[in-house]
Amino acid sequence: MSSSGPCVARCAAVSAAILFSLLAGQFVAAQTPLGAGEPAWLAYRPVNAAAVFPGGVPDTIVKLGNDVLEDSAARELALGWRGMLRHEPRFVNNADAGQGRAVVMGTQAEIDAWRPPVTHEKHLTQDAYRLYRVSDVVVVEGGDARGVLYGAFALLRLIAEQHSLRVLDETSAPWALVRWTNEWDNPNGTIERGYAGPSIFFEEGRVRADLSRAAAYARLLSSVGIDGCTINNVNAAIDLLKPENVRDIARIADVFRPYGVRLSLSVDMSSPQVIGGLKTFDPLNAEVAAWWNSKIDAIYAAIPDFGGVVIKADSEGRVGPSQYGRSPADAANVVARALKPHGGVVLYRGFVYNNHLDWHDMKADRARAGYDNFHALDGKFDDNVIVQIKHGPIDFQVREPVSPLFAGLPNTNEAIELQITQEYTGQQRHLVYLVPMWKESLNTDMRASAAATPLPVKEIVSGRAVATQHHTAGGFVGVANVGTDGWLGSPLALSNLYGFGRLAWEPNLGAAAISDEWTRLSFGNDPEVRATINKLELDSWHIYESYTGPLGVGTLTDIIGIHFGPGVESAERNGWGQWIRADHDGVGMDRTVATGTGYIGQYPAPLAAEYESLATCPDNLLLFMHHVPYTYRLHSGLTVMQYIDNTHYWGAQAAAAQVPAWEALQGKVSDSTYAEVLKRLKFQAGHAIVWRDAVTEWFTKMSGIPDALGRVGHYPGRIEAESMHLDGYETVDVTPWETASGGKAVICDLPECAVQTTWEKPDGWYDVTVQYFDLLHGHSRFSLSVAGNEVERWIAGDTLPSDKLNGSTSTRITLDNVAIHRGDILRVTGRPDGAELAPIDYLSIVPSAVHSTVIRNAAR
Ligand code: GCW
Repeated sequence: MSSSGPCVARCAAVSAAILFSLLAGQFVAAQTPLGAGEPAWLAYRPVNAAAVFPGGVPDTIVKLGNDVLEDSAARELALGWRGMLRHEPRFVNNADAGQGRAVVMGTQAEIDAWRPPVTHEKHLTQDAYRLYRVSDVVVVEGGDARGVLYGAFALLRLIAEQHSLRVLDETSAPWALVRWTNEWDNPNGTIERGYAGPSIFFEEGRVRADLSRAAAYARLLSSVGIDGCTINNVNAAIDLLKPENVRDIARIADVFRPYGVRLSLSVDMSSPQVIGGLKTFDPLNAEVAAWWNSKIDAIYAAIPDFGGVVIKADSEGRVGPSQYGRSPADAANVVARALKPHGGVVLYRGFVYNNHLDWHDMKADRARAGYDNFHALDGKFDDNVIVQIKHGPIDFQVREPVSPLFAGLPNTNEAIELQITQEYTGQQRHLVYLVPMWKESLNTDMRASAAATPLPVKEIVSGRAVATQHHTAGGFVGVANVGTDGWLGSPLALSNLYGFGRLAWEPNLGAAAISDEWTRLSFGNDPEVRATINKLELDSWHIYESYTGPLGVGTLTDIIGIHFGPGVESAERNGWGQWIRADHDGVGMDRTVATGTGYIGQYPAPLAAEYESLATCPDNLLLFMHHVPYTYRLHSGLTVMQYIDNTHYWGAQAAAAQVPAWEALQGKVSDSTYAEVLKRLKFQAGHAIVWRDAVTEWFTKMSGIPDALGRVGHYPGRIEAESMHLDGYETVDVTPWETASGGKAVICDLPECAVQTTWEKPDGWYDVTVQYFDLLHGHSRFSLSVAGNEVERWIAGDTLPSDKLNGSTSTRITLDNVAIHRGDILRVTGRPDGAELAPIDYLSIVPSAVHSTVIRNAAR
């Protein structure tokens, strides 16, 4: 960028001199106030204005263009000026008035007209922006109007981070053309794999009347450069394509438009038959093609900037072209041809697999499916089709290798699909910052280049990779599934939505840099707050991985239903193909070419060689690629079994340590955020113990190899409920057994029951944990008493995602510093509610870590 002297002379050259009366207040009035947590990282907290603008805060904002996106940029700057700089800016569209300290914003063409002639070295491309100074004037220049808006957000980001803008020179362009979120919302307002309340788009079968949250969401997306949003579940409700619904959906597009977010829809391939009344949905049938043409034309009549469609077909019960012996390319192309004249695209999902695989077939392998189904179709997709590929070959597990399909389609557009919603990674009740995981996928060099130049996945999905000349587009798709409850439920999980957008814009940004940006924008610039939150975020993926899915085993969660708590064997002996193939001798899927499913052979040769050999396969993918004995020694020197034990104990400890780390921020973040995060971290700490015990007990039993450190199966201070004196409670088996201590719990089928025991250890201060089950429905009541004095009463009022006693509903309460004397009776009373029978698993009583002066039952 070259700068060009003071603004004054050039400003005078601009003819129009009409002050426009868009006072900031008018912009802002349009924003309906939302609930707590809603502004997310756009809170615009006060900063040190003098540090940002040492020469004084610009008091005038000159908006050169009249595009609706530039209006949004101006509105945003007004909000930022007022919130962060405590300054009410003056708005003009006359550059003359922009003399002195001003911000001037416009498209490249508008800036050129305002300040001719300035030669920049590089023409700004679509959506790109450039921020720079000309004397006292800060210029926000966009490659187009959307670039102006992105530039305004980038400027506000710099201000929020309190950077000095004395010198400013930043040019930025998006990495890929497609930067979309997918939302798996259903018309009835539910969200598949959504963990933050109901839909912001739909309710009771229709588009919501109040779309203020949809507008606020578009604003958030736009602030990180996301330019598209698919508003409905890929398991698409077919009725949404009916004319009356399309009209309604256009209202959502209307609120997206000011933020440059294009609406798109998931569609079902059988639509021409089911709602079109045709006899077939064969993609090669002329009537079917005509139906798609007219349907897409009708959508564009209602939504002129419609982005395109996402298609899930021949997958998990969805119908598809296979019904007529046609290919995914046939299906994608028929819709793509209807979209082509309008500039729309098809995102055709590569997630096509058979969920009725034969477990007995040692060559069967779900991981192979993407490549097997798509590779032969390379070059057969139209140029406005993009194959949307999940980053791993299975399904968003905590650790997977990248999908070999990325290297298998050199003549096809590709997008990477990442999952922001934490389906398999703790459902926002566990803290998992996913950016480091995504970066590992994006940075994986597929070694597919003949010239031996690296070809990382991020290059492939950029749409401009050297070895993929035929790409015309590429992109990033993030499955976000935001809801009405603070977007993602957990305040800290918002870093994933933010991080997805930032990576889609610039995948070379570091995970730590993104975390720090997000933290500063969301919580301010206090160094202690930043350090604490960044550390929590950056450590979180490994912590979660360590107690849920060691050595690339995939996941050990209950894969049949809700994908939350442990359920080791649920992976086995069914058609879903998430097998871990654990037996008494060993564990892991043999995916080698030599003896296994041959999956590894789908990678380009150098990468395949690395995975095929035990000598070079990384430990963290070992069980994904190989079946090995429990006694096999890792590169680290530990045996597989000992690693499994150690990592689970380490993980549970690390999860527990997150709680005091966060507690140090009390008073430094808002009270509501503090409390919400604390609640979740405490839950996670307890749930990590449920995971730890389930997985280590299961593998100990399966392998017959005891923990060398003697931890597994020996729990100091633990008293099984079923071993206590039961007053009305009855003992039941829990399924799967590993999700309850000793495989059993007690339940109460009377109005009230109790378990009790007499304390026979020394007098002292103890931390008392009651491990119980809190089902989705029901609010059982509990109380704990010591020697007849009630220490605590509580309600099992959480909404853990199951109505069964298992690893998803096992939870705990811990009471610190309880005084207990030898001979005291400890009694837990339970009162059931509906089908929730006040279930208890165990008590744990251990000497207090810290003897507080506040003693819970000292009064007695
Ligand atoms: O991860 C799995 C989910 C399904 C989802 C599917 C998909 C929308 O468990 O709920 O369906 O992937 O990505 O299509």
